[in-house]
Amino acid sequence: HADMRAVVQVIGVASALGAPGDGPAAGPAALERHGLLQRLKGTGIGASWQETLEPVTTPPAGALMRERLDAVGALAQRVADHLTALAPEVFPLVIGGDHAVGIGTWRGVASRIAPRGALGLIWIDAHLDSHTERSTHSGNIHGMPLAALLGEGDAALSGVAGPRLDPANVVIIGARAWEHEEHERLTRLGVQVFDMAEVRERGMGAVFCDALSVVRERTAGFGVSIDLDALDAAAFPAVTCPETEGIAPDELCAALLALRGCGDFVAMEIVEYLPDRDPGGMCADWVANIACAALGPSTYLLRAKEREFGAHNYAPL
Ligand code: EXY
Ligand code: MN
Ligand code: MN
Ligand code: MN
Repeated sequence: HADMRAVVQVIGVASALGAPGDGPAAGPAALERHGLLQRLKGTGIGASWQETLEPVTTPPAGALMRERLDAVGALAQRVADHLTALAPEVFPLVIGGDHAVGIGTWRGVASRIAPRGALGLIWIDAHLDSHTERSTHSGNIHGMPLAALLGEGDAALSGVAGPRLDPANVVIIGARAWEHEEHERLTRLGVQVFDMAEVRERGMGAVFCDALSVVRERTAGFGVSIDLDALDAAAFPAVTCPETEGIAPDELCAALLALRGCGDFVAMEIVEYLPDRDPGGMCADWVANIACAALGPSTYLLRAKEREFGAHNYAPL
């Protein structure tokens, strides 16, 4: 059959601006070197590595919060602009970098679908990432992206161009370490949290299924943001903020297969990979498994073929 257009385009964001160390900045290059793109192509979808963005300015360690907020906001705006410039039929896969990059990812994706409606978001993470610069205990900006996406906190972050998320369309899965200020913020806003206790009790598949119905109900499309520290630290140690008793990598992959039927699945992000803690590349293999589980052929081959041959007469897979 005809060559597939590259419907999935990988955008690396080589940034650790929001993290306590600079390790995550090496994530995109390490995952590219480890063959992420080849694995994606191997599943039969069209994929290309579009670009890897880097911070224009990287404040020195110990820089003031003001300086760091401005640097994170500037990078996030570039990520958002980059995503809005991609052709409508492209499915962006953003590879971090620490989770602060998500401010740009999801403002950009929300802009892409704004004419058609609101964006839903599933945030898979051991943490709530809902601090502001006033409530943070650590001062690390990767603990703030979701508050910013919901319109709260410093304008450098919450002011990145694009629609803010409606809390009713946001779900967190796997949270097991947080501070009361951020939990209170999410309760006030009405963001649904499926914590790790619930995942352990009901299984990742059942929880993910519930999450899908929440983020698809009142939206034109939805995305999935995967912070790799949601995974069990024993199975996946290559993250900055590991937390024990997490999601088993194979259980996450099995749950993500449900995305293959979702035509309204519009973008994905995988962040917080720390190459320094993955000398053997075992975690990099899991990142490829996760991406392939979610972006498998049926969704994108189907849509590309439908576009190519017309929905009424595309040949079944
Ligand atoms: N809540 C803690 C903090 O604010 O520092 C931990 C945040 C971890 C952030 C990583 C990306 O998920
Ligand atoms: Mn570009
Ligand atoms: Mn996170
Ligand atoms: Mn996290």
